[in-house]
Amino acid sequence: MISPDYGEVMMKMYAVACLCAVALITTVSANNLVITNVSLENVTNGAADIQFDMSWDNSWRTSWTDNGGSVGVTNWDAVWVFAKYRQSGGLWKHAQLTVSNHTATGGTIIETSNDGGSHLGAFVYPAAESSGTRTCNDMAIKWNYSVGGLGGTNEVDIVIMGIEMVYIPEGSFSLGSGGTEVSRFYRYPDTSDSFVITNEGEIAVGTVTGQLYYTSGGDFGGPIPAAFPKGYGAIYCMKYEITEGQYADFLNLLDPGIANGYYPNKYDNSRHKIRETNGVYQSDAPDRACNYLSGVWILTYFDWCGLRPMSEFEFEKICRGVKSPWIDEFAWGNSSYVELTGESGVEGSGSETALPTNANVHVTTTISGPVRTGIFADAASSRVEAGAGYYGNMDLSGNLREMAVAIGRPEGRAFIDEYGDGDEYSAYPWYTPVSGRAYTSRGGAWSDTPSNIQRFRTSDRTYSDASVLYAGSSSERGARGVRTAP
Ligand SMILES: [Ca+2]
Ligand SMILES: [Ca+2]
Repeated sequence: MISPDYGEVMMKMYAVACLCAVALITTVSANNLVITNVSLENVTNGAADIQFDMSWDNSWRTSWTDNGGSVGVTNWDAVWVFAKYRQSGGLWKHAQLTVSNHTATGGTIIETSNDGGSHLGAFVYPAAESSGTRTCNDMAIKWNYSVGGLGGTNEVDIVIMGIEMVYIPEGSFSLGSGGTEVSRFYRYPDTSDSFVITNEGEIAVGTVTGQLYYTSGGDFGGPIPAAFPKGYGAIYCMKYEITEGQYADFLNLLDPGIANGYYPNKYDNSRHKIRETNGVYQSDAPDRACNYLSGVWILTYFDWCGLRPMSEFEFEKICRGVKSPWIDEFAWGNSSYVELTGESGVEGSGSETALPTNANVHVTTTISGPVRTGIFADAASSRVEAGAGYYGNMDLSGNLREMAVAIGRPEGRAFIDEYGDGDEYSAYPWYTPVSGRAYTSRGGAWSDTPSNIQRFRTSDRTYSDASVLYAGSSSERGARGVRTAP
């Protein structure tokens, strides 16, 4: 069911091109998701093909049934592809795509996002059931360059980027495992009953039999409006936590005048390895999960790449899937774990592996900081061995805490399914609640040590009502973005 992989989670590829003719191409290294040979083709009538080759390992699309055969599930992995461009060394801007006329190869579908009339990117995913390395030569996404006021003779630099995602299909799921988790959700009045979400409609919170309730934390207010993303509808979720390589790419494409304001500047603190030299940001461990991210920086990252934070309901869906809960379960679906005690191989290389070899979670006192994303998975891992969520997302329990929109305060309940617009200079509408109580964290972190292993459980809400959790940066906080499926 799960076809995990590991390694590079975002790849960038630069092309310097005249809209009327390809001028120069350079390649940036990567070890898993690889994008090469970027060129501009078919420049005509305000649109152009951004053509490229893309490949990645351990791609899958598969179907199965669960809960005694009563629920059918189809899911797949995907790459969220988007492009940035600049003129004459100016600021990088987001490339708007056309809704169609892309060129899918290698057995894939290219599906454009819908952003209120504009299109920030596209999901590339397998068209049919399959697994293994996917090779897509001469792919193209159609760039609507007239949106940026460009003409066909302007010279531009182009960078195309990909982020590995997992498709989380529409479906009912349970909140709360019925276990002993702090502040857990349950179906009133029995704290050992899960609350089942069966649609995206408004959810009442309260003490009427059958209503959603929780054991502590928050104001117990409601309802949860229909517009709040509940996890029932289909979404894509980043397969991994944001990595240092991804965050460094982001810093390098910001206005150099403001980039320093988003720079953690924590080199060698708690294994953080992003450094800055003459305005260029580089990670010495690009596949490592990126810590020291504040809430505003995370949201700016999402603004820049066209994603949004997940809700805490979505977090439980992504971990648990459609399965009936296992009491006190972790993201991999049971309540057992094997903690990481060391690493084998070259640290920061992206190919280091976990010790012991059957470890499936980073909660430890021996490695004081995050490890590379997906470290517990290889092509042969089961879900439990990989420490993966139901659909194949990695490190949901452990490594870094996962930023999520909380439902325990009005600021969080007001959240709606709204994305960044690709323009980090215009404010993302959900910045303000960072200083309030809109955001929580889920899944525990390396720093919790086994004495706080309860924080790693899928339904644990220890930080459900933290007032300033994401106001500053911390060595244990990270995030991953999601997006409602087109
Ligand atoms: Ca995590
Ligand atoms: Ca914006």
